[in-house]
Amino acid sequence: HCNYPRTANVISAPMTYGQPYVGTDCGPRWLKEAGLRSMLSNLGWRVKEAPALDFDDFSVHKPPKVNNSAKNSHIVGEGTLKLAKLVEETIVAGEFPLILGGDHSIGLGSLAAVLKARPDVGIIWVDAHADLNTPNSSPSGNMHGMPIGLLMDGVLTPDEMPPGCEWVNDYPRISPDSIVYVGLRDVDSEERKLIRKLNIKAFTMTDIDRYGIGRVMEMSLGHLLQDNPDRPLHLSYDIDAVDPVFAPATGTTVRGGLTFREAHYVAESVAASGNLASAEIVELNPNLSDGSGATETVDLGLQIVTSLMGKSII
Ligand code: HAR
Ligand code: MN
Ligand code: MN
Ligand code: MN
Repeated sequence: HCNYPRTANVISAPMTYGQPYVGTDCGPRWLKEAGLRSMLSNLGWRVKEAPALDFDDFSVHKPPKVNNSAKNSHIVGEGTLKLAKLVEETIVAGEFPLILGGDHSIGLGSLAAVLKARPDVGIIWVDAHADLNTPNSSPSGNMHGMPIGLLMDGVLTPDEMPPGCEWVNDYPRISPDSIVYVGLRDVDSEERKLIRKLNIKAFTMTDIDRYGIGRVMEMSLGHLLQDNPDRPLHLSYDIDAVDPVFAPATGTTVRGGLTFREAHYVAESVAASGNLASAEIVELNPNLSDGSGATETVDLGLQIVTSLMGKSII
């Protein structure tokens, strides 16, 4: 069925400042060169492409101080605000935002936008990591580990928002019962405490071992859709959720991840719900592997996007 409009606006968000490696900015270009546009047309989408966001064109050239608890926070803040505005405009225009990262700090912008444009949105966060750190809890200071932490209701006070990210204070928070994690296996101790305290629905790799991916996705979608079967969903897919055997070209690999088929099934099941209203794929870094590892990772990324945009096998 077609609850949602069939024009996809492809938004390139080549952000690198949320983590330490160059190359994360190549994700959007590689996905496009691998055939994203024709794939989408073949699935019946009308395709629009926004000019790639330019995260180096910031007005704040020199952050006043090096802030090791939230590195590059001015640049990340300024860049994610640009993304948030574009995603909001896309939704208001009735189009499906398909966001290509870039590191996962872009989630700050995309989530803020979907929360504002669709206050009842449910979020599915597919990741090895919980990305629930705050500047105080982060072991690394890398902001790709913080997008949910900065937006989660009841975690930060407005004055704790990192410098450059104050705009986030004008956007809605994520309610803890509006997000589900799938694929977790590297969670920091403060993140673990928060997940328990806030009672966030989290399906780890252990749960996938125990229940199988079919049941895990049924429970994930059930949790988000139980009170409103028409609820719009946002899917944030970090490629490092997938086992590094299949997706080696990413910055923070963790062994023991989703298999090739599980990685597809997650996307297929969300697509089959009919509720998917926006999506992003992040953390592809073709530089961080040899040639064939990079190609495999990008091909898998494109196949995942193909599945989530509605490809069914028969
Ligand atoms: N949890 C660690 C930190 O916050 C590692 C985060 C790595 N994050 C990503 N995104 N790749 O999921 O520093
Ligand atoms: Mn992530
Ligand atoms: Mn991750
Ligand atoms: Mn860790």
